[in-house]
Amino acid sequence: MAVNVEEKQQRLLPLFQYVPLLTKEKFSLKVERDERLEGLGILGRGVLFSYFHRDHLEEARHLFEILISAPTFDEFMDLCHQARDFVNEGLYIYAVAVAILHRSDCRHVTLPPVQEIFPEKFVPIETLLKAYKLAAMHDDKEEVIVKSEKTGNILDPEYNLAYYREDIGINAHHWHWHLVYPATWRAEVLGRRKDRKGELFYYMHQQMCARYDSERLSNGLPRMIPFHNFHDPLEGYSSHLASVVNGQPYASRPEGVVMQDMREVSVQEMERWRERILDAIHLGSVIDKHGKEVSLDEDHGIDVLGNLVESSYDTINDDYYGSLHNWGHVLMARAQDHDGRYQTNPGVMSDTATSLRDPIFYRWHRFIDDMFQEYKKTLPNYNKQQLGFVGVEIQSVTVKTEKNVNAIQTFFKEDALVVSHGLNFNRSGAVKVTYEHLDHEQFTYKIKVSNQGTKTRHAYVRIFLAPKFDELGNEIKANELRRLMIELDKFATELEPGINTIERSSRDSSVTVDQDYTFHSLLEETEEHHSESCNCGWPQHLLIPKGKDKGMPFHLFVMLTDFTQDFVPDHAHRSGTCADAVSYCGLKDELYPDKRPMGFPFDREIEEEDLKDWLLPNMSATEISIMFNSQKALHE
Ligand code: CUO
Repeated sequence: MAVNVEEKQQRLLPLFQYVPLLTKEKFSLKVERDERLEGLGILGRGVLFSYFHRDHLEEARHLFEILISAPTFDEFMDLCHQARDFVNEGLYIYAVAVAILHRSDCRHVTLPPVQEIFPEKFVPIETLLKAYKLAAMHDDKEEVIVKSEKTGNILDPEYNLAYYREDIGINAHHWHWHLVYPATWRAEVLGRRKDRKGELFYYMHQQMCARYDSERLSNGLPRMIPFHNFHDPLEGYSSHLASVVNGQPYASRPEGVVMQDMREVSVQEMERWRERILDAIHLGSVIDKHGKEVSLDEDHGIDVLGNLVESSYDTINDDYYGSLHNWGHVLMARAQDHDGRYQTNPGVMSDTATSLRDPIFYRWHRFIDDMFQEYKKTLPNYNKQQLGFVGVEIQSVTVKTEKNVNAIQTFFKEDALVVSHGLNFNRSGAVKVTYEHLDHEQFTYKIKVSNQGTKTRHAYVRIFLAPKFDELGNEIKANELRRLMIELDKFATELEPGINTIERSSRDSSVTVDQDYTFHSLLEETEEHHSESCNCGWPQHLLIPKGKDKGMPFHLFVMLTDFTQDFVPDHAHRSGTCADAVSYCGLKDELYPDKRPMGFPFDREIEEEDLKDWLLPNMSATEISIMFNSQKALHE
């Protein structure tokens, strides 16, 4: 009898419970195992799985390919249960999650959020310890709530950004993004190509950097300096996270440590790969595995480069161009114990669920992004024909909150994370950790547009935000603004002849996730939900940067383009397929629904100094103010 989605959901959820507490012992037991799982278990239990380490990724690929290819749901479940008993904990969860996202019989099944599977990757160890102590003192059925600890103080200027880097939502988004776009995805085996995967790797991470720099300027800090000299000392960082899987803390990094060679990769190799990639960019072509030149053309160049720099299994030549980005993560995570003599855990940079916490993450990705920008410089600037939309003119743009026009307030808000699905407190009452995160008032864009034609026109509305002034108070020039432009939304609309007023809520943003599923909500769910969620997407509460107490001016950029030209129809379209945060996450396994290069129109150089001089009638830049209110704590 066919198993319905709800039943599958309920059968799958226990696979994700208490994973950090799985024991080593079962590993050594001689048990009958499905022969397909032979050769797995190379990475031992209790070792921290790294999403950037070649050998870990290779074993994970092996497992998720087996799981995706299992012919029936029951067989898939059986393989998951067997793997749970002996495969490395982190590797197991990664592979099962990738498999669920990509098995056709798991459509509409929702993954539990990673912050509940591995609370230890999100909550400081002292907080978890406090939770254990408190739970032991309370009645088994009572709910226990503890407040999360802070991880540093203002002696470290970077601490001012801790609320952002350690935000649970952005770290969870990053983990989920890398599940939807696994580095080791093999289209030839799995039968589905990940459309523009390399380009999306570039764009999604570019956006993280742009957002981080806006957040830095909001906090009175200068924009980050890319990490381009591999012999430079690294800044210090201590995450206060500890792995429950092996009992050890994630390595702290004292100020001044430099990257050093590991057994698997050397700093010199990294430098060689970087030079080869830059040479390729400046020559306009890369060399594939057979020695053939492949041009980095306007249509596919960025996708080729994205795959090569990451590097994913789609890279054109890993022997020659190596794996610059991935090994960078590992080398930085291992900098304080590069040859493993102290047997410590790596730092947070080795894990997609934790790496955003470390200030070096952003500097590393700014360096990576600089390479992509170097490539974009080789392409012609957009001309008026590419940028324009004849007969369509924006007349005005405003954003409205409940009380204000063109001014948005931000504030800190309290939230809670249930940690007792991942960690076993041996009690029926839930254990929760409360924490604060940045949030903002909801707002509505009101865009007045005139369609000067006689027919209805279909438009794509593209909305971006960027700070107006730099760290020294100087107005940022258009070409520099490009790097700071944060995508806020992109959506299709119809324009009737004459004047049209488009209204759109910030809640509908194409970069954010709609709904936060929890273990609890998924366990309780009795009805099949109709849209599928990949949990991939920027958290709604961080859609806009913090701004300043007295208000901080930003450009709100709006552009309309011809939807009929830009839209990419997918003929195999399956409605409701992880369509939550299309701009950053694409439509899982479908074509990216926008023909333009990602980040358009800010992905190419702009000659004009002043943004206003570059605008065409179908574009507009409105000044808005973002004001941080330290008094307000909204409980919506
Ligand atoms: Cu997502 Cu470096 O790839 O963090």
